[in-house]
Amino acid sequence: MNLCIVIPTYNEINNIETLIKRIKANTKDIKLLVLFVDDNSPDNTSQEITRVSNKYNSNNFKISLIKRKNKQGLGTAYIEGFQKVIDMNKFSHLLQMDADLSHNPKYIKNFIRNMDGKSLIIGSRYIKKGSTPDWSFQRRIISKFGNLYLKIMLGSNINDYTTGYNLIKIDVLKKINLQKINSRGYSFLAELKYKIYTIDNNVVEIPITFNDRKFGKSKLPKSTIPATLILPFKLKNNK
Ligand SMILES: Nc1nc2c(ncn2[C@@H]2O[C@H](COP(=O)(O)OP(=O)(O)OP(=O)(O)O)[C@@H](O)[C@H]2O)c(=O)[nH]1
Ligand SMILES: [Mg+2]
Repeated sequence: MNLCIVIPTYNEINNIETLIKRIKANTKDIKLLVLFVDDNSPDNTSQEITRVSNKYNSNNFKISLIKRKNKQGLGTAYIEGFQKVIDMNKFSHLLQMDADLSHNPKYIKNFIRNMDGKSLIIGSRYIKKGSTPDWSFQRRIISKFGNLYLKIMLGSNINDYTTGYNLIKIDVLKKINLQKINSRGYSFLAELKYKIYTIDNNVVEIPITFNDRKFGKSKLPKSTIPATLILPFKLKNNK
């Protein structure tokens, strides 16, 4: 297996070194590329990525960086990263994850262990043993019911549409017209999963505990939540 981890960053300077150290510690037996997509973060995240790359790069562990001119959002950062991974033409799978350590690198081996034959493995907060212990009651309810709504409306067996911790088979990703995905934020993550599911429904969820970030601020505008509610109508009409 050849795995690439794609990580979008915006103002994550205090998370980069710990993240890299922990990814490396959890992927000792495999060859890996970590591809960051940074939107010219004003806190100099990209310089930090370069510094840390020089420190941790080895034969089996490479770090690479796409620098974009300005903040263009999570969805387009992923699209640019995915396209680069497809064009490199040497990976069978990619893992998408956040930079802020909410996605614990200890789960990477569980993704890899489960990946045979799957189009998508979802790091899920909404199956048995998955959790969001740091969240307020209100945030938990909004996210949980939003995800239940998507599952019912889209008629799939996916319990966590909006998680950003997922392993994707590249052959399936190649069949999606990435440029046509114009959803933003949480909606992007949901649309991507649904598109993969409709191409190959061999999708599984593995449990994750999602912990709140310790450093830096949240960037995903909660204003993308209403768009997520409209998404099922948009996707069904585009068929
Ligand atoms: N390149 C790029 N990355 C982004 C952008 N917006 C968010 N990100 C990254 O996407 C990931 C998820 O964003 P977060 O702000 O952590 O969103 P969240 O996890 O829903 O919010 P919190 O729970 O508050 O952390 C992080 O790694 C961010 O740095 C963007 O516009 N461009
Ligand atoms: Mg976060």
